[in-house]
Amino acid sequence: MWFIENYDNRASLGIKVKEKVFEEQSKFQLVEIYETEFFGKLLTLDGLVMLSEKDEFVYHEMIVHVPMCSHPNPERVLIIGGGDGGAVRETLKYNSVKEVVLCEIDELVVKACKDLIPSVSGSLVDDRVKVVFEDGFKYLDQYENYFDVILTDSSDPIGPGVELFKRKYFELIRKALKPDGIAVSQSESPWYYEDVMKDHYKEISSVFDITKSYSAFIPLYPSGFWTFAYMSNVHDPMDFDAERAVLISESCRYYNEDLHSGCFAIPNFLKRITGTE
Ligand code: SPD
Repeated sequence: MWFIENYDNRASLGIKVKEKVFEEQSKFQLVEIYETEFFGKLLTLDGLVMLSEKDEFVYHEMIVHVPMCSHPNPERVLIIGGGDGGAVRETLKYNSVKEVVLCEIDELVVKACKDLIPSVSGSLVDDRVKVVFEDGFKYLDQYENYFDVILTDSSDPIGPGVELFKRKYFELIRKALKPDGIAVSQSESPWYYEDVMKDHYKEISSVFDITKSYSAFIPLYPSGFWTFAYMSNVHDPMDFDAERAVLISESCRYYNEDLHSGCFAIPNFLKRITGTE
């Protein structure tokens, strides 16, 4: 039996599965979990891969540690999306962190991951973590000058995730961040989402003075070549805390101090798409 993710009728990815262990339609999307032959558990939303137990560390380490090691003292962190808990797990590695708010629109994602993928969701019960089930867009609006780091660990720009790629959303992020805050949004693959990415980075750079794109290799995401958008009005990620990065990387399998700056070295076609030449 194979799980097939179809990339808009242009290509597809097949993953050999043993069985489907969870399937439920929420108000927002179809949530499914498979037991695979090679990648451990696989979480999909509306038929699109969100994570596998085998390769999730790349995505979660990179969405979290690049901003966290670029901030001088991250204490309050907001994660929009990310109901599987992987980004929370990585964020809690920092002693400076006092509060992590996870704002996930779909309670079913959290429940399914808590029940079936504890290696990823296990940190959601930590005392420093508050989980709220709300629309990230609306939730952000109540904050001003509060968070040090905001991460958008969204699904793809279709379905409930679509608003998280628009200008108004980045304005809300800027308002909710302290003036020297840092935000990172997952920003898709240039091979399959070129037009979405062009708009996404155009909107971000109209709101933040420092807008950069970085990449990581994530085998089960479309093309494997995945990008993240870094934004801040103060902190350039090249001026990161290398000592902290070395310490954190001891508990990491992908992120390290060389990759921190290395991941911002991007090919010309991506520089052109993101307008970061
Ligand atoms: N096409 C895959 C995009 C998924 C990005 N978010 C993944 C959620 C993992 N926490």
